[in-house]
Amino acid sequence: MISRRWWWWLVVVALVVSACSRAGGYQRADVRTAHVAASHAFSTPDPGLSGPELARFRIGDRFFTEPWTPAVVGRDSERDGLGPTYVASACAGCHVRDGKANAPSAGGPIVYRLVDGPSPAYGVQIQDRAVDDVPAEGRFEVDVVDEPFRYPDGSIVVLRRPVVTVSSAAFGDEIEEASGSVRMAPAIVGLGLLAAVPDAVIVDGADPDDRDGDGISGRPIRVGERVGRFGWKAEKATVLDQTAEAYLRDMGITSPLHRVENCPGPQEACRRAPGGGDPEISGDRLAAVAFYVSALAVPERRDPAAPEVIAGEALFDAIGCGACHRPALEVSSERDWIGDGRIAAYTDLLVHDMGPGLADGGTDGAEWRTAPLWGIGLVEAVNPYAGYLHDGRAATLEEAILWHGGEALGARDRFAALDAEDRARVIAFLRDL
Ligand code: HEC
Ligand code: HEC
Ligand SMILES: [Ca+2]
Ligand SMILES: [Ca+2]
Repeated sequence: MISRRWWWWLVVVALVVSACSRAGGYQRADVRTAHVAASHAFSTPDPGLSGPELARFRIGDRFFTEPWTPAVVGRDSERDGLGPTYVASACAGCHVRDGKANAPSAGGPIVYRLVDGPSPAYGVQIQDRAVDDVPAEGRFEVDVVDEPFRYPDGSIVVLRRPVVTVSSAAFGDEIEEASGSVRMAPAIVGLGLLAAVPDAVIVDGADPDDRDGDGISGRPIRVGERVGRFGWKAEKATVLDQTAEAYLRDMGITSPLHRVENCPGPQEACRRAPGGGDPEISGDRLAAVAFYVSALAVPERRDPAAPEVIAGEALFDAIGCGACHRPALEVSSERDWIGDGRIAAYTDLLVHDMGPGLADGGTDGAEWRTAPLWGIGLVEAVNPYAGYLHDGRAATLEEAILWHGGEALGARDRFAALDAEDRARVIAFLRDL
């Protein structure tokens, strides 16, 4: 156990270091600010957008927010073609007010990826809703398992984990035994900035063989020629790819990137159902939605100079959270509103082994991309039913930290070894982001 005095040394050193690096400028991060009601804190356009860009942002916003309707033969509309099978009818149905979704235990829409590869009968993801005359693939049942965590000081926090299963499977019940990876819709602020982090910056941050011996390695995910950075496993390299895939898998909307409806093998009624055009969303509109999602501003920090927040930030660095949740990343972009600079996204955009407690059962199931922490202090204000971590299991920031294992076990244990006041300071810092 490290003595308190030693801790405060670390805090002082970290304070000095963070003051110096701040002088070096997180200027880009500080520009991305918005003064709006907390419940709409994630919905502001980047202040640097030009007039035409803002117009495009507004078109994207409409298509992101308004629900799609099922196609009707003989009637045409610009927003029909929902399904035949789907999970939600609008992007905003999951990314609530551009924030996180409702947690599975709060009745949220459930994104359930099959981890053993695509199933011939069900594809890569289970769609639990469908238009008239088409069977949904199944229904989700959500159970919650409790795992108490005991701090060294004796206090106890009950950690809860959702266990999601598929019932009433429509195309063979092998799916009821299959394992799936439940994925929470993340908040989507600052994604244009994350897209502007050069591949080389991400790769340079990795230490796959842990040469510096801090127990943290991290690895970049290659997606074709690019380095992936979007999604909980960094499986997508661009916002456009993620958007087009969401249209197909989550809503059943075809686009120039995915022209064929999602109706695997035996799903005849799905294939016979009317479509809403070929494709159902045009390339222009798809690009406008991707632009909207790229240009949502990161909210301004509320009180970064409060003593508790400053002390929490120093502790965050001292106990090793910043080794993955990196406080500064370079960006470089030809978009005027981004340019060259540094952002404070609190991620390295690498995947890390987070231990068996967070693993989803697939190949490399324990690996997850370091979640960006900017804006995290406003998640609850934007959607009180949201949950933290990839499957929304954590109801509080404290629970989210306590689930950290694997490469993050050292940091988790150092957090747990702090006294209650210092733990509260770390949380106060997170709540200010
Ligand atoms: C059914 C729920 C659902 C719907 C509808 C949905 N999403 Fe998502 N979204 C998710 C989930 C879950 C993830 C995380 C995916 C993963 O880990 O692979 C995600 C991730 C993303 C990301 C990556 C964010 C990041 O930080 O990595 C973007 C961008 C995104 N969605 C945009 C959209 C857009 C645009 C739409 C509408 C076209 C949309 N989503 C519709 C659930 C949804
Ligand atoms: C080894 C890298 C690593 C370290 C060290 C680490 N984290 Fe994380 N953190 C992650 C990853 C990866 C995730 C996403 C895990 C998941 O969802 O399963 C995450 C998720 C989180 C989340 C939830 C984010 C969200 O949007 O749901 C919070 C809060 C968080 N970390 C805070 C901390 C704090 C505080 C510390 C220090 C005690 C810390 N982390 C140390 C990698 C790390
Ligand atoms: Ca469709
Ligand atoms: Ca499916």
